[in-house]
This record gives sequence, structure tokens and C-alpha cells, in this order.
Amino acid sequence: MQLTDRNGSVIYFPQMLHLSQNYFNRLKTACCWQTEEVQVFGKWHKLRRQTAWYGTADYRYAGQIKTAQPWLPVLREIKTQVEALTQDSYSGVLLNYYPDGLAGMGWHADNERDLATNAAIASVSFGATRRFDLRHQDGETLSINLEDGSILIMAGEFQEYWKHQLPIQRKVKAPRINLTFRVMMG
Ligand SMILES: O=C(O)CCC(=O)C(=O)O
Ligand SMILES: [Mn+2]
Repeated sequence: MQLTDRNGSVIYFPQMLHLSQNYFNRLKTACCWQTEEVQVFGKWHKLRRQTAWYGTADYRYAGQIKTAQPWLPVLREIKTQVEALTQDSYSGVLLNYYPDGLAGMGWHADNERDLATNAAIASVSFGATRRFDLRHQDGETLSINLEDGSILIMAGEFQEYWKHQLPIQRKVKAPRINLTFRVMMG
């Protein structure tokens, strides 16, 4: 399902990965999760969200450096399926673990210098369904529920014109893991 094709495209594929409960458990156990921290007025704060970065190059984002860890078998398995669908090849994956709906991610675009410009980003979700919001710089907003086993592709100039967020949803009690497969510069 295509959500938009204005200034980049966003396409949603539900139920793309089978055995999603199994993937959730393997990722939860095998990945090297780190508590995410943000700097506000010079002071570091721990977030509820945990992250992990795998791939071939380090990734500088939100004032931090994520040191690349070598691909794990479970990540390669998922990557193969995502690449077959999207016909792209990815050099890194950022994982986010949200223990419940009180963890989220604020408005941002994935346009760091370390990422190849206008390359596709493929977002895979396991676990609790969470709402994902998109906002064009002219104010147009769209929302979609990202379900267990789904893949969302953001491509073209999308990151230049749109921001996205994963809002806090107090009613969501279950955990979720998201993987964003990315193409690094160079
Ligand atoms: O968890 C999500 O669905 C969004 C994650 C995201 O936007 C990111 O990692 O940049
Ligand atoms: Mn993002």
C-alpha cells in the first residue's frame, strides 16, 4: 500500500515476515542492546528505548557515534528477505527496542551525513502494533499502524521533505522491536 508519492515515496507491506514471534525473541536475546541517551541543554538523559547498530561502518547520529558491530545470523536472514522485496542492498541496520507504549521516538528525518543521500530505508517491525506519523514540511500529515511482521519503505527524497515520529501510546503495554535497514555513504 502506497501512503504517499509526493516528494519521495512511502510504501507499506503488511505480513511480510513469517515466524515473527521467533524473530522477536531471537533479536531480543542476540542483539547487544544499549540504553539510548539524549543530550538536553548539555545534560545526558537515559531513555526507555534501547538501540543497537550493526553493519560495516560506524554511524554518527543525534550527537553520538554508534560503533558498528558485525552482522548477526538473524540480522542477515531478515536482511536477505528485505533486499529481495526492495531490490536494494543495505550496509547497516539500526535496531530500536520499545519496552512498551511509553517509549517512542520524536519527530526527525533520517538524513545524517553518514547515510547515502535519497537511498531507501526499509523499516521492519516485530511485536506490538504502533502508530507511525509522517509530516510534510508544508504541514500535511499521514499516519499508519506498523504491524507485527510488516515492512515500510521510505524512498527517494522523502527524508528531505518529510519528518516522521513514533508517538507515545500509553495504552500499549507490549514490547516492540523495529529494524531500519540503511545504506551508508561511501
Ligand atoms: O520504530 C520505528 O518505527 C521508527 C524508528 C525510526 O524512525 C528510526 O530508527 O529512525
Ligand atoms: Mn527514523
